[in-house]
Amino acid sequence: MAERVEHSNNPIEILKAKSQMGAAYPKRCMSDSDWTDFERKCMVRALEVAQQGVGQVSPNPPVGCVLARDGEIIAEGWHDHLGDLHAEQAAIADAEARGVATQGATAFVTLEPCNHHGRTPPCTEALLWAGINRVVIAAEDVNPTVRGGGIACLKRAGIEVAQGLLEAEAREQMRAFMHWCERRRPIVILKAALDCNGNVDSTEGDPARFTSEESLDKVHQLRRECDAVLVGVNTVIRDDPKLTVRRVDLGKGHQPLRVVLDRRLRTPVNSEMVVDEEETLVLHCEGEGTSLECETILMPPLFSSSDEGVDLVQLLDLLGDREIQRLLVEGGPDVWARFLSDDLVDEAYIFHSNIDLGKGLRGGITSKILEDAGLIISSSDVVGVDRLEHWKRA
Ligand code: AOF
Ligand code: ZN
Repeated sequence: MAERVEHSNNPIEILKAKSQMGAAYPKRCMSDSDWTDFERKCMVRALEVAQQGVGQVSPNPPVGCVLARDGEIIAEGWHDHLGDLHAEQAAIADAEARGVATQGATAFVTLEPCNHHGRTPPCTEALLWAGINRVVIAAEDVNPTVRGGGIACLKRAGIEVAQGLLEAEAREQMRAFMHWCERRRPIVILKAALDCNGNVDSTEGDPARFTSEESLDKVHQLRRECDAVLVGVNTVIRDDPKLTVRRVDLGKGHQPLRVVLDRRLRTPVNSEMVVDEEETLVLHCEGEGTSLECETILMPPLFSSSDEGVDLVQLLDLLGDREIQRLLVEGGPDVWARFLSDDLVDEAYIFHSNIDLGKGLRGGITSKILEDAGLIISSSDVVGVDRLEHWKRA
């Protein structure tokens, strides 16, 4: 077992001492080929462990950290759930738990370490306390309370800082967080399931489930990764959905906020989403008094006569103010059409089933419509007996 190295546990003293050590290291702008295979391996692992925070840490980003010394990974950690240790602190705790000294190690972290007291103390202090002497960062933090401050603090303390290793991959993993920090709005993910004719529902009988069990699991996984799930009032009336995460483990995350676009306040008072214990928000443009036992907000209408005629940009601003970073738009066709025609969709998951629903309600989603909305197909996979297309903003 490696010997524990003694070091002062007063981070402020260390900070002061190190800041008197002279000029900070210059920023190292590395090109892709400058990184060693081992450095890449460390950051790949940091990205891998960060993935465990997806759907658990919002409104924080998923972040991973690996500590390495002498060509060996000695500890790793990730931001596991909201309010828990940040990745750097978790990695240091992991080293402690293994009885491994952190002195002189390099930290590979997918996001610039924070330098503020939030739900946890600053990671910069933890790194200094642990005696880390080099920090390799994938992406700078765009959070205005951090932006560059963590890097500057480390440099002032005499720590060597290098950045940009697997930056695109890290930014992709933290996309919703970055988007929200910059625009204060959620990214919009559209989900639709279509039968072999492009229909979403039969017009002749009760609503029927037509996608495979595996596709349903995927939908619940998507919900787990989103902060809110949105439908139009017609879907509520016809399907009476719960829209909760059930088929996959919710972990330490929370159920997404259910949002209903309901221009004329037609949501039935006994709808599942209204009467269950989870949160639902009904947005309407008409009808002031309501007996719905959930939150309702009166919004200015857009010049639309459809049942879902709420101003979508205002809606995204409102959800952004509530720290919603990923919004899943689940249906139905009118709602999809509105988000797509306003170019507000950032990603789409389209499930194609072989089943023929017979005479049905058109989904109104075609490759041409998705392309016209600025999306390109990024993958097409078999899920159970269905085909799942993933579209992304070009
Ligand atoms: C890090 N390491 O693992 C994460 C960071 O309020 P708090 O304390 O939870 O801080 C949240 C902010 O810290 C978050 O908005 C983002 O800027 C940064 N997240 N920083 O050094 C981490 N998750
Ligand atoms: Zn931190």
